[in-house]
Amino acid sequence: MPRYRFPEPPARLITPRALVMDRRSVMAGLGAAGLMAGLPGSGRADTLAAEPWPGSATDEITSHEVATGYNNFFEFGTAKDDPARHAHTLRTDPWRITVSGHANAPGEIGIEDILSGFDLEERIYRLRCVEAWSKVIPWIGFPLRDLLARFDPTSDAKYVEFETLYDPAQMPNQTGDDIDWPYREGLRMDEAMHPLTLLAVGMYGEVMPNQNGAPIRLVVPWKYGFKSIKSIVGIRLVSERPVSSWEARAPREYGFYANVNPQVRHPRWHQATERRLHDGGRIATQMFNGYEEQVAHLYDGMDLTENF
Ligand SMILES: Nc1nc2c(c(=O)[nH]1)N[C@H]1C(S)=C(S)[C@@H](COP(=O)(O)O)O[C@H]1N2
Ligand SMILES: [Mo]
Repeated sequence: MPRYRFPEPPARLITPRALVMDRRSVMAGLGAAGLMAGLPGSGRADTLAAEPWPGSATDEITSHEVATGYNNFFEFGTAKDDPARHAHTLRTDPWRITVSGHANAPGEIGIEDILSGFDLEERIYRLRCVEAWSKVIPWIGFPLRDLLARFDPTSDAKYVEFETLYDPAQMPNQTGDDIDWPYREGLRMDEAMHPLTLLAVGMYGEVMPNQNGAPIRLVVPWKYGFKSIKSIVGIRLVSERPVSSWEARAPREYGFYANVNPQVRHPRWHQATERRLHDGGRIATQMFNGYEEQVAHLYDGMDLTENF
């Protein structure tokens, strides 16, 4: 069987040991029954703000308020404040993810097994998310590859396709046609196996707020925000390149790769700068959102203007 091997993420991408005490108390809560009820707000942004993220030593952690109040989650409406207002109808317990397709051991896993089985105490990542705006979030999560390994992908698995829950009773805007529901995303296998491609189950020391994609979502820090699919229930290992929901909706605007690239224009706006949400300042967008050193090799020999 092919075995995927990647180096561990550089230590500077992971929260230092000093925060382990905080993590312990959080994770004790995560493991308990009723884990999705949420934990007492522990607003740790201030403790975390001193740590640099790669590509800049100065950018600050976005406030918890902004990170949970300015969201895209079209299942609950298309305005930035809709998710915070409406996502309370999402039920995240019980929750299961089905992993199917080209795997030797396809099957399901429950969120409780994910929370207890993936070494979360060691895994807080402070990463940037960028679109026309940017946020810096302290995620709790683990590399997607750790989950995929349990299902033993075969060599026919060339891409990974992800699917969000479809249930208009919980996600009211799924009765509309903003997206060809359920929301879908995809990654090439090597992108999916990269150690910075995370499944996040929490942020700011808390379980994932509904509006941010509870109970489990993707975080792909070198790609535009829309690649980071929320509230995942299905993962398929496929041999053909999947079509993401945004690509299906507007193929000229939203390519499959969607790498952060200030040199490639979106047809309706430039992508050279971003509005930093923590202070409203406009800053230059960096190639691969500042993670060039970690990910540029994935695209060696590719024309990123064609594969936008
Ligand atoms: N299921 C689902 N996932 C989604 C979206 C969505 O509408 N539905 N929006 C995407 C977009 S466009 C962005 S920018 C990010 C926003 O994540 P955030 O709200 O945590 O910042 O989630 C992505 N994941
Ligand atoms: Mo987005």
